[in-house]
Amino acid sequence: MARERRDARPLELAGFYQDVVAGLSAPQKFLPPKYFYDAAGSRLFARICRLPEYYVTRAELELTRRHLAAIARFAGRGCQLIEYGSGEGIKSRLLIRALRPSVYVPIDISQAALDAAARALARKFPSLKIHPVLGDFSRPLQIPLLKKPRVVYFPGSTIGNLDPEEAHAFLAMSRGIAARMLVGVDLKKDPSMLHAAYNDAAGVTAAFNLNLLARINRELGADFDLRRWRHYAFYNPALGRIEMHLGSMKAQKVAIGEHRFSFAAGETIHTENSYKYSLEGFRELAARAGFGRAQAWTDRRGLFALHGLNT
Ligand code: SAH
Ligand code: AVI
Repeated sequence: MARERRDARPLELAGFYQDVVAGLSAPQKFLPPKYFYDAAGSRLFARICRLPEYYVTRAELELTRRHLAAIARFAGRGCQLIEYGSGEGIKSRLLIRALRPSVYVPIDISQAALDAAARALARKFPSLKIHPVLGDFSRPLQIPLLKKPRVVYFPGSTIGNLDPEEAHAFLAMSRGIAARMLVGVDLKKDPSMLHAAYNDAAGVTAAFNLNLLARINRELGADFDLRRWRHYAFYNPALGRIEMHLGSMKAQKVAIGEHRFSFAAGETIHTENSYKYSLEGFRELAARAGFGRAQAWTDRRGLFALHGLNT
């Protein structure tokens, strides 16, 4: 097994407390979505991907299978494949099989997801060199860069969880790492389909959202009473995004370290945005970030797009 551990330190979570305090001190309280992904959150996200209402993962898998030959021609064989937010790495397997990268660099903030994916890939592809990097892709990271052609892979529409300015900054940063990029982007569609995907009948998305408060209790010793909070997700058409919130079901106070936060009945904590782009809208964003040429592959139903960006 040609696997190598890079940056195996436990993820620096000193910032977690500061980020939580800052977010809950803002006029519209918010929490950064990157904190969803502790071990429990990563497990819940894996369950979301298999929900009947959550078309996102199936659509991207379908389009990747359907256009794999063209995607592989675009990316080129033997490249260094760098994947941001690699998670379970299900789609990565398809690309790895087709591209035969010289090195695969999965990057994720979730130690549990990164370890499990690296183990599974090492079993599946015994001769593949894997350099996992544990870290936050919104900050500068130490990535071992080879002289080979490099391709950045950012699937899953995780780019949709960034605001357009953050997405622009992310694309500009990636352009400095690789001349080619494959980005999975969820497309605009009937809001009722979006609503169902983020309000599944089995309540897994609700559990994923509420796990953020459970994590704050576990890791920061807070006293959120989860029975007093409700998952709330809706499509905001003016901004073209799903918003996830946690709604306070009654007036209450929560202690986190030395801080006390008051919540009015009905007040929400904004926990995630999930932007949906038209093909043209995303092309414009990529062009502004300096990607000159672009092509896109979609699934049969036109739900999801994989953009191939070239400098
Ligand atoms: N690529 C997979 C997983 C998408 S879920 C798929 O397409 O299904 C989003 C992934 O990004 C999770 O594994 C999460 O842990 C990771 N992630 C979210 N924010 C991150 C950040 N700021 N830095 C690094 N990884 C992040
Ligand atoms: C990871 N990301 C693209 C998911 C999304 O659809 O925005 C996270 C998610 N949130 C709720 N369900 C899934």
